[in-house]
Amino acid sequence: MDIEGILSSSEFRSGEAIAEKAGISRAAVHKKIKKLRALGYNIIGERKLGYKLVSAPDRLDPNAIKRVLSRKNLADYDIIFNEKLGSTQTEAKLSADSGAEDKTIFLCEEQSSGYGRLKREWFSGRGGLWFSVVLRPGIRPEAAPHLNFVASMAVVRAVKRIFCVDCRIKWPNDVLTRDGKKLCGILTELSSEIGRLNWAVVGIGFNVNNEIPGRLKGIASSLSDHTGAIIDRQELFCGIIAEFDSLYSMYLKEGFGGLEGEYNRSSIMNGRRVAVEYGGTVLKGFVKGIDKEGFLVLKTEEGGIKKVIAGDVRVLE
Ligand code: BT5
Repeated sequence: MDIEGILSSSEFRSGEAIAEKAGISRAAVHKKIKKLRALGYNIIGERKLGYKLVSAPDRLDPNAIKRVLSRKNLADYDIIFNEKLGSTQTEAKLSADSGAEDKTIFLCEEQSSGYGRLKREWFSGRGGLWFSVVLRPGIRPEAAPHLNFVASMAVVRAVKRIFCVDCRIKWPNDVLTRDGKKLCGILTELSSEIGRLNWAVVGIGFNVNNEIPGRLKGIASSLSDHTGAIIDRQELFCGIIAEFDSLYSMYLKEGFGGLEGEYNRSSIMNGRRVAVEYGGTVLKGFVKGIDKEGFLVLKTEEGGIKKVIAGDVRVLE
């Protein structure tokens, strides 16, 4: 066991106890504490009492994440961590093609070529959460957009439960603050044959403690901007995975029909007049809601009802 996992923030642990638990010498404990301090951990040491962890730096520590997931009975989510990647999405898709198992997650601190729908650039500097989950859900390929919905609901639930922040879902793939700025974007890609989904990769890009570049400030914000405090990204990440796991199991049992009510309650668009761009056409109308199949149901300006499964939505009023 590494010593970050042995140090406690609520009590002192003696050098001797840490050494015994970690299976290393006391001199090695001393060296490791020095190294952790250099990495930004604030650890106090008292001669007679030992060591106590005051704060950890804002770095993702895959071992700490694995420990928390395992305590929450979520050890089947396999975390593959890299400091920097082109895109977690690209890595996850390659590994899904080579047989990566259901619930394999690629997570990194920074992406150099993160992308959104239609390969739009996705800004992914340090301090955010950028990750992609390989899933093999055994659903029809046409149902894959539901995975976007499950992921956005998991984000909304986790942010509410941990930070008491209310956010909203903008169908089909955004999570927004209440003032309409984009906190998180979700992208689902898949490989399929007729009638059969081989795998889906759900990518989640969440602005947490990262800077928002000037050109995006009008439309995007971060959770730490919103709360005014540095966010514990590990807690947030593990919280999202826990919520995702429970919603995903419910989805596999009951289909989107079991989640539709909660999704609609979090939707920012119900009752609003919108323009939806899909397949080269623009449709205007009032949003009636999201139905049991995950379609956006629109009352068009001509008075008819139209259902759309994916598209870019602009809220008009
Ligand atoms: C999305 O696309 O919102 C899906 C984004 C998914 C990103 C994740 S990160 C982990 C995984 N690895 C990847 O490479 N991708 C996934 P879309 O709806 O197309 O939105 C893209 C638009 O959002 C861009 O054209 C910008 O206007 C804006 N944008 C770019 N970076 C942003 C950011 N960090 N926060 C908010 N908006 C951003």
